Amino acid sequence: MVDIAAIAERLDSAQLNASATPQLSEPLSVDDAYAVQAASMARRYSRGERRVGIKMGFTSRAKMAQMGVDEMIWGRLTDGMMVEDGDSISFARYVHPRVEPEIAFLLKDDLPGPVTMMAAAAALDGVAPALEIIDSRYENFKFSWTDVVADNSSSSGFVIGPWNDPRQDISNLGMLMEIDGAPRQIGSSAAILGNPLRSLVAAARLASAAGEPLRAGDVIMAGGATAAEALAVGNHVRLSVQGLGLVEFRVAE
Ligand code: OOG
Ligand code: MG
Repeated sequence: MVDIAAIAERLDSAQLNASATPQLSEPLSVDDAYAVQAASMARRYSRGERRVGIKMGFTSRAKMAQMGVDEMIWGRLTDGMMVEDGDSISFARYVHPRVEPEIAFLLKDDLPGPVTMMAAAAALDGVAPALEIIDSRYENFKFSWTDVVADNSSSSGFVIGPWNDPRQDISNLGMLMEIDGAPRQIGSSAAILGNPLRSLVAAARLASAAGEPLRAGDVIMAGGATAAEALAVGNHVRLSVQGLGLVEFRVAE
């Protein structure tokens, strides 16, 4: 029997103490992996954090190739992970953070899945350029597909830029992520399942299947459009998305 609570506690402590934990010794089933995620998130909620939405992972080939996995995952986002556009994060609070360029959605209506792309688009209040700060709690940022699911899909921070009118075609927007003024990742929103809206459709389906359907006010991160980049103290990270604007943050000690 897998000790769900013990693994959840281990991952939660690794996050709290910003110290890496070894890879899990036994493979988890998919159900057990999501049960660990739910249990570790329950610990965060009991400390006062509030769920504000979900993040999708491995929705682009570039991300799957970088991490050696080939199936989508999802994780929970809390208010404690929110970083205001333009703010600084403290490097010391992370294990080995990376950043990746994304698109974020804001819902104006509940969105129980499964849904069509049209229904998902109609439930939107806004769409924004966004940066995700991921931080695996596992040593060397190495994990199996189920281990990363257990680790809340590496969620650790997210920065959201200006909300835009969602009634526009977001299927192929140029995305440029710069670090310290130099281009580091260049891509297109099309890298996210051909259209980031498909990631929202998948989020609605997966969240409902888990008994936590998407609700009005939720933020959904569509997943990295390119590979992630390692962060270092002093970095200034900026993403511009064609037609949607800029989002940025800095890395302090
Ligand atoms: C897992 C999280 C994946 C994405 O956008 O694909 C993810 C990881 O790469 O550590 O957030
Ligand atoms: Mg991501």
